[in-house]
Amino acid sequence: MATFTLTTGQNLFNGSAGTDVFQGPAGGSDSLKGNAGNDFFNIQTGQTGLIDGGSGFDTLFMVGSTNNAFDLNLQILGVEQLIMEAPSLLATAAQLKGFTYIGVSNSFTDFELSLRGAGGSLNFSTSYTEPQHLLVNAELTTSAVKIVGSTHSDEIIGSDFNDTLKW
Ligand SMILES: [Ca+2]
Repeated sequence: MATFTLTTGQNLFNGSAGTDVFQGPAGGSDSLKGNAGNDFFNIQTGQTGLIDGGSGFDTLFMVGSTNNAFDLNLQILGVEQLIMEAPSLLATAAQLKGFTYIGVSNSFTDFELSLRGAGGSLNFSTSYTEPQHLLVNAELTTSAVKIVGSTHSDEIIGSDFNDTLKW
C-alpha cells in the first residue's frame, strides 16, 4: 500500500497498481490518479483538480463535518464510493454520476444533496441506502434534471426547467 501526502501546492500523483491512499490538505490544482487497486481519496475542504480512481473499487472520503462542497473545478472519474461526514453536499450532477454507492457517516437524521451547474440524470435507487432521510435539491441547476430517488421516502425539489422526478 502506498500513501501519497497532499500539500497546499500542486500535487501530480500517480498511484501504484495496488491500494493507494491519498490524504492531506487541499491547495493547488492537483492530479490524483489511483490507477489499479482499491484506492482511497481522503479529501479535505477545497480540493480541486482531478481525482481519477482508475480500476478497482475506489472510495472518496470527504473528511470533516463541514467539508460539504465539491469545488466547481474538481473532476471526479472512476470512483465508485462516496462517504460523507457532513450532513449536506453541494455538487454538480457530473461530479456525482459515477458513484455507485453514497454513504453517510454521521448521526444526523437528514442528508441534503444540493445540485448546481448543468443538470443531468442521477439515480439513487440503488446507490443510496443510508437511514438518513435524503433530500435532493436541484433549485440551483442551470438545466433540467432527471432524478430517481432512493427506496426511502425522499424529498426531491426540482429545478426551474422541465425535470423528470421519480420517487
Ligand atoms: Ca495539493
